[in-house]
Amino acid sequence: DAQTASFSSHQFIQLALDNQVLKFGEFVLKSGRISPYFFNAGLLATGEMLSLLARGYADALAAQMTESDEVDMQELVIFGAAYKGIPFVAATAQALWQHHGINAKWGYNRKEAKTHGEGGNLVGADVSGKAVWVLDDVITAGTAMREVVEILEQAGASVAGIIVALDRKEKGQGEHSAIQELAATLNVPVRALVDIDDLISYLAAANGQYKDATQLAKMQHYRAQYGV
Ligand code: OMP
Repeated sequence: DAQTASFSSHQFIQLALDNQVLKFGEFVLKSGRISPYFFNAGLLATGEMLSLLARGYADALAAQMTESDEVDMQELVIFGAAYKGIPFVAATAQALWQHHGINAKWGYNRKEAKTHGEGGNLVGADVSGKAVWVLDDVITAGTAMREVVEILEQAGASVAGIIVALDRKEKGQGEHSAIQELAATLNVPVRALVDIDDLISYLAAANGQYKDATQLAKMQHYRAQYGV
């Protein structure tokens, strides 16, 4: 049922299509590239979609933890960057606890530094001296993720790994993909719940409303131009 089913990439893609999280048209990206599709994680704005997304992050994290025997699961610290990353990290901490019995610490940054009260611009778990898992929505050229890494490093934290909802599998600063560059620079695992190839194969198999050969050809053309 909805409460216990584990993450399914097909269900996630279908919900993204039905709720216009995944849209088709002509979009100018942060990198300046003009893309025939856009994934707006801000529209994962129902309980069902947030739960599924959080379950995806949590299952991916739990799988990573079991793969590496050096990691103490109860020492897990997860971080979401302002603004979109904040609800995601909170929901993921809950999913980790409810579905995997992992009591992760979770935190986030605020964009405006606070000068009164507790001060600073980090909220929640103390990340100083910790290796932190970063959750983010979409990775294209890697700029947004490099900014998050910088925020953590300034706080005295290091990155233990990265999980994004969608890997667009595009070139980063060089010829490798943004994810490959980050994995190589930071020497940490970088995982995605779904990637552009999953989207393309889902659309290629689609019937009815989402069957659109022209759109599919545009996606494949874009993938050939900027993809890795
Ligand atoms: P890079 O910084 O180039 O990796 O782009 C990633 C960021 O762009 C994400 O954090 C989003 O803010 C935004 N983005 C999307 O949300 N969805 C997309 O499909 C594409 C982008 C984008 O601009 O590349």
